[in-house]
Amino acid sequence: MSEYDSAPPEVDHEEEIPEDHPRYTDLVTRHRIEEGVKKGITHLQGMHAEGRGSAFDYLLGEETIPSADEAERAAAATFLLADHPVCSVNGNVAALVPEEIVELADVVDADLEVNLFNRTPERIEAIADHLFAHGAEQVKGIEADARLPNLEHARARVDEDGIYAADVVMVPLEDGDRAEALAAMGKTEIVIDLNPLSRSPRVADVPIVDNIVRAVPNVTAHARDLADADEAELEAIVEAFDPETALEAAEARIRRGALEE
Ligand code: PTJ
Repeated sequence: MSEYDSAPPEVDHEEEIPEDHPRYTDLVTRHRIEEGVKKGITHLQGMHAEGRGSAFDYLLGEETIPSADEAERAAAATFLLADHPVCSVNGNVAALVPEEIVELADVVDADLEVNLFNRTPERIEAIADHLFAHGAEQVKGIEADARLPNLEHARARVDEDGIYAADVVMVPLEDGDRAEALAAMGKTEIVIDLNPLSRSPRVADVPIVDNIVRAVPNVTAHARDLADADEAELEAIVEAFDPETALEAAEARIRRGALEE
């Protein structure tokens, strides 16, 4: 099988994707997005987002590069220092890492809030149900009784006691306008995005340039590792992390191409 072969057409379930396929992870994420669309969780535009992410991931070597691991540790420390952290969940996040995002929220004591670019009541409900089915005890974003200032349309809608009141927000695969609106509100933002040139990671305090399927479990692992760290140690980790350096390292890796390493 060549590395450019795609999943065989007869694959109906993720388990049927051969684990020895050289692009196994990519095939799994593609399959999960496709399933997400079929279940009404993921928007069709989520497929475009997935395609873009997949291309960047290919150039990164489909691995967590050292600067991303540092960002993931800084994200864990940021969460543990927060008073009111929230993990924002959109249709791609719900399809790709439902169990893992529920686990992260549990470990760092964060709220989960469904927050959609293409907001419809049906998708909000489908995503909330999907998170409940994967162990979530509480999901915000259904009421959406507040608005982010300086942002048009339904994508500004958030929960007043969720993202609106949060001090730290994790926004994976986020649209640039909303990431900017959150930054303008003074939130500490953790962004997961495979494109280091995208506006969202560029406005983030902690940009994580890594595939969400690797990033979320790794932030959780760092948070578990730091569970007994005192405030001074957590603050030192956050202060030592430089977002510009992390973005430059990711861009350099993508431009150079892992295949030349
Ligand atoms: O569910 P909704 O309605 O909220 O819509 C979600 C999408 C993702 C469709 C919406 O927010 C959107 O259009 O986002 P963009 O502007 O396409 O940005 C998505 C970013 O995520 C792009 O920079 C991709 O490179 C990146 N990305 C895609 N897949 C992954 C990823 N980053 C990390 N891990 C991935 N698996």
